[in-house]
Amino acid sequence: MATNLPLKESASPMKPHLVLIHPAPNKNRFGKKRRRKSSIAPLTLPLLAGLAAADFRVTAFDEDIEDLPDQISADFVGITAITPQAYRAYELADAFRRRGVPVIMGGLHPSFFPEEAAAHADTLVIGEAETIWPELAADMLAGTLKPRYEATSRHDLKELPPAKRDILKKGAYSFPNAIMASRGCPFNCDYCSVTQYWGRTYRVRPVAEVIAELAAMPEDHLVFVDDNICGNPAYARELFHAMVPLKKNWISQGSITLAKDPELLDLAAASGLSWLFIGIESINPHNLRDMGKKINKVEEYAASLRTFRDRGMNVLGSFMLGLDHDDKETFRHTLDFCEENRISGANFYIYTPMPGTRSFAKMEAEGRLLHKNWAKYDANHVVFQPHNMTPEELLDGFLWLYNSFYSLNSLRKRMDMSQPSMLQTVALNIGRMVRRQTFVAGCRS
Ligand code: B12
Ligand code: SF4
Repeated sequence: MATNLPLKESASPMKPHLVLIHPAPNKNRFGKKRRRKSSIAPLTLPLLAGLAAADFRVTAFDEDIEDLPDQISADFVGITAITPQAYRAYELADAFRRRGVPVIMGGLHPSFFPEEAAAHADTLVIGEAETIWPELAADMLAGTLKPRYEATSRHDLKELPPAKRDILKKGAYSFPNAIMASRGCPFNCDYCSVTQYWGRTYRVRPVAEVIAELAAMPEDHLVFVDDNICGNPAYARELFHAMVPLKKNWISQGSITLAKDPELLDLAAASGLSWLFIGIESINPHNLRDMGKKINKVEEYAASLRTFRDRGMNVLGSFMLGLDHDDKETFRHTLDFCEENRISGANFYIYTPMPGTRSFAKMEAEGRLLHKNWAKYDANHVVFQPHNMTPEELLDGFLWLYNSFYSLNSLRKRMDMSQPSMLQTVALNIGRMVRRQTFVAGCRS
């Protein structure tokens, strides 16, 4: 951790200085040294900076890609945290507060555990910032900060201030252009924090505002960090249609149900969709039923995945391992499934009951949580007692699956030479193969 943190900025005639921090432990999750490059830029910082820009001078630090300077001068510090970031967020907050700098904390984890977070922050922001910001900013300027601000309504997402992406370090992200067109999800899967936090409604930004933001982006490639870019097909249709002339190349998350709407899929392809991150989650229907993932039908997987391939789209499949109907055979079956369906890339996650979800409440009630060390709630560590294996067997099986999938042998079986985007598939797979040892070491630490 940086030393001499922080110096309180002396009274200045300029706007007060707000420092925003996206925390990550010094030792990153996958290695001993801090990374210098990350995949997706954290949109939280540019959005908060956009809200604050009128009244504050804003500086942002993303610990995913940089060490904090030894000395930071600030009038206020704002720290964001999801669960695996919580301890580092508290450590930093404590250091700033010891020097008399007021700390404001927000994000999913402090919102789900306000009592825990309150011990480390002067002010907590519960829920999304947009509705709270005018009152919060006025109190910051007047020196009358309250201990807690709670969003009691949801923003309609109209006329959001522009995200200030220029506060992030240049060249540090594969996807510097992160954008969000919608919030919330119409579904309510047991293990997911999204609906608990953002609501079971699917709110969308006006298409014209999204298009204006996209058009102003310097690079052609971007990521929509929406939880389901096709959550409202009519809106998605309008958005993709308007995107076609921009000639962007984009990736996002979407549900597998998109395969059932060929017209929308064609429009997505025409608007530049190249990779779709799909929550396949499990190849066992009993697991899907238990976790409330009603939209996934195992018997339809093969046809749906073929539909994406036929349009030249890469699928990054997301799989959870260690669910209650999983056993030691599941790892091999999941690998077979990925190879048979020629999945371009996969993110494997150890099932992790995230705080704030029904899965967490259930595991806690059943006495199956092994610990509440939030730093390990990152889907790469086992934090609960699995049903049909030991925690060690789950970790071993998970790493076996990861290593087997990211091998030349598996890549050869999954590659489709007719795919126009074949080179991207090769690049992603080779990149992950190269980082295999570091990944394994991080998961075992
Ligand atoms: C994109 C994304 C990623 C990307 C990029 C992350 C990044 N660099 O930001 C990648 C792929 C790397 C990633 C990784 C992970 N992610 Co992720 N990710 C997301 C996703 C889809 C969008 C994040 C986002 O940009 N949101 C938009 C911003 C603006 O929202 P926000 O940060 O919450 O901020 C708003 C408010 O919360 C509030 N606020 C937040 N902080 C602060 C601070 C202050 C001072 C104030 C005033 C207000 C405030 O105001 C903001 C504006 O309203 C979310 C789902 C979601 N809808 O949020 C999951 C999500 C955050 N991820 C999650 C998880 C579990 C992970 C992983 C552990 C595993 C995984 N699934 O990949 C890792 C952990 C990474 C780590 N740091 O340790 C969970 C977190 C659950 C929890 N309880 O903590 C989520 C909610 C997904 C889910 N389905 O449950 N993720
Ligand atoms: S997992 Fe996906 S579909 Fe299910 S509630 Fe979360 S965002 Fe919605």
